[in-house]
Amino acid sequence: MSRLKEKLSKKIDGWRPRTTRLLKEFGDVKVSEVTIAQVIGGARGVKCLTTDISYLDPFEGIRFRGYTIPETLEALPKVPGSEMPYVEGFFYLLLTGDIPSEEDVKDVAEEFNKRQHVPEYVFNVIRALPKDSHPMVMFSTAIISMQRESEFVKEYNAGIGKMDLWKPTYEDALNLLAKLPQIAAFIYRYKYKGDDIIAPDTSLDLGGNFAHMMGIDKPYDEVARLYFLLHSDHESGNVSAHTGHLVASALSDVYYSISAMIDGLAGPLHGLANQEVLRWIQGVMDKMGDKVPTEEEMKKFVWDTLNSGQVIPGFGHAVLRKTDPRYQAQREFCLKHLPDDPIFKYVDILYKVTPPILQEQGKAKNPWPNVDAQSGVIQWFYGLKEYDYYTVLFGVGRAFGVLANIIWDRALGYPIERPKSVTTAMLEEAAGIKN
Ligand code: CMX
Repeated sequence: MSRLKEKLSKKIDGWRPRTTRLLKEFGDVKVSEVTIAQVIGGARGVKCLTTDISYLDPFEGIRFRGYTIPETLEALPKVPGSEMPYVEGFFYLLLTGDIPSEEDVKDVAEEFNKRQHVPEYVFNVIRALPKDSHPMVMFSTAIISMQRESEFVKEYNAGIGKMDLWKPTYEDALNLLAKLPQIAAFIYRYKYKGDDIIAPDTSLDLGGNFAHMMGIDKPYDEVARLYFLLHSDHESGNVSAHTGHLVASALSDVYYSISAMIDGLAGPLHGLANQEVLRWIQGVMDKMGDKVPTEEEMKKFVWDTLNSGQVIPGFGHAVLRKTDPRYQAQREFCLKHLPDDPIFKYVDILYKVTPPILQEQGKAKNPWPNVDAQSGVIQWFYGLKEYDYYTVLFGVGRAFGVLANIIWDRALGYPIERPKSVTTAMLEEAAGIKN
């Protein structure tokens, strides 16, 4: 057994009695009440999921295993010559809750290297799709095509017991995570770079190897590390994380659940917003020519979008009620590496003018920017201008968090998910309305 799996096994044994006790002794304790607005309104704020991987405070933002983003960046072992931590070490933190040693990071890196070979049929499946398919379709299809590789299915069919279900899930999760960067890079090079595929270099760390396979020079490796870390997890109620968890709760294997997770992420109100931000900015740029808009001019573009009934991509959030710290982390990166970039200037002006406009309009509960407002700018700056690809990057990152969650779901024996529906008439009756 690998060091990581052994460590996880001990953690799971220590954790299980907590869940069992809560269920057995305190199962009737109320943690939330549900209003009609929440029933109709997408269960916003209803506390009905458990995860220990990350927690999202509306005002503070995300904490991964108790660490804020700056604390996470500070505490994790760094790639030599780099300011950013190893993605491998970050995954160790998500999975175990502990900061890894250099040795632990090496162990995870070896685990990923051992499993990184992508079967040729996966590339053939991508090539078989129409070339104008969206990259998220290619990504989701490539993942689901590997379902035949599932160790979980083999062991489930052989009659494995419930307490052990997490073990083949762990194997599937690591097998899949090890392959995702290469599949994602393949999609990019195949779709946009004339099928000029770059083979992996397993002497590099995961972020470095991804930048290498994308064919983008340093410091894009730093961008990859930061990007995968920032996008990994945001509690378990957001569409992609929840979809992954929901599908896995039926004991569907991780190939099914991560493919579905990618499908949820591909919506413009969720992960696709990062492409939408760049598309929106490009629309403004087309109208402005080479000129950066003044604040007054930008205000007009924002109002025009709102008045046409569309949302301003990259702003607002279902939980957050302040500027997203994931936005802040990327902004700091921009200020350091690309302060004079024209698109960064656009984003900066948007940051100034949009929140007061959304407040004046009075609809959005959170007028502040989210993770997606800033992320495309960095990609564009380093030459990745094919913005319909951006959500694939989000998807690679998100898989680390969702797979850590799914392993723990199985370890703690969380049941199949099944919330209850009511009819409109039942809600009217509860409200005392007589038709
Ligand atoms: N621009 C214009 N209107 C907005 C808005 C925005 N950025 N954000 C919210 N609103 C509107 C909503 O559309 C809603 O309008 P209606 O009452 O007409 O339906 C109203 O304000 C209330 O919405 P809310 O409660 O503040 O927000 P929700 O929890 O329903 O939705 C989100 C959250 C993110 C979908 C929404 O803010 C939005 O559409 N933002 C733009 C898209 C975006 O950036 N998504 C990415 C989020 C981060 C991620 O998941 O990647």
